[in-house]
Amino acid sequence: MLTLLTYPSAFGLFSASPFCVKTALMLQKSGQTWQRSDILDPRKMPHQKLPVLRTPERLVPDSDLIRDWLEQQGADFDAGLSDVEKAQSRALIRMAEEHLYFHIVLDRWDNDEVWPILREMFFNSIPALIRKPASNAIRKSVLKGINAQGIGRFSLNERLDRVERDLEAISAYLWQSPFLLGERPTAADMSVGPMLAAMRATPVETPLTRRIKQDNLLNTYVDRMEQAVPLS
Ligand SMILES: N[C@@H](CCC(=O)N[C@@H](CS)C(=O)NCC(=O)O)C(=O)O
Repeated sequence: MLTLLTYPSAFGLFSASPFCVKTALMLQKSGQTWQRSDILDPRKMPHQKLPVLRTPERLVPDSDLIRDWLEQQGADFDAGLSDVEKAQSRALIRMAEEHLYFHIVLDRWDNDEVWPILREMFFNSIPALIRKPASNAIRKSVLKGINAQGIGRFSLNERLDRVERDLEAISAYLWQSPFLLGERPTAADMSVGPMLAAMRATPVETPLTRRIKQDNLLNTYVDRMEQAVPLS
């Protein structure tokens, strides 16, 4: 049986990681039999990140490589889409995973109200005595990474403006159809849906959580996506 190595459930979601949720949705849609195995420390994984799929032959890291692997086994997440729609799908996925994602990371890790919640959730396996200094060091390195990536260098207002433009682009699709590229969820929804769900689920109210919750189109889309491919 396939095993999805994933971060545990958090904030009412299948996983704290939208990439793990994406992969769970793909596994579910692929019709493969699979199970989850929760991991908190990804350092022994091939990319030192999660998700990872354990197949009978090997560990497959990275949600996109896992998608490729599932497609090699016969899954087709974009059935019926034209070449142009597949190109739009690729752009939507990149926008969600290479841009929106980093705003979620900042919303979670750079917020002093969220931090104690994250610390207890992700680092409770670290002995209590060293939990604070060890987790503070990890927090610092995550924020350093976001600064190196570049998103961390914008002011809050600049960040919100960048996010807004992406959300407007997503909304333009959703005015046309219940899912991004039509009547049924496709690969783009499996990236964008979990990313918006993660944005909404940060356990303290922030401009980003409010932005999704107060937007009927986006809010109902997140719910629709969760109902379309239920994850137990
Ligand atoms: N490109 C990867 C991204 C996965 C990713 O960024 N995972 C994060 C959690 S959301 C992670 O494991 N981070 C641990 C780390 O960077 O140390 C994918 O699509 O799977």
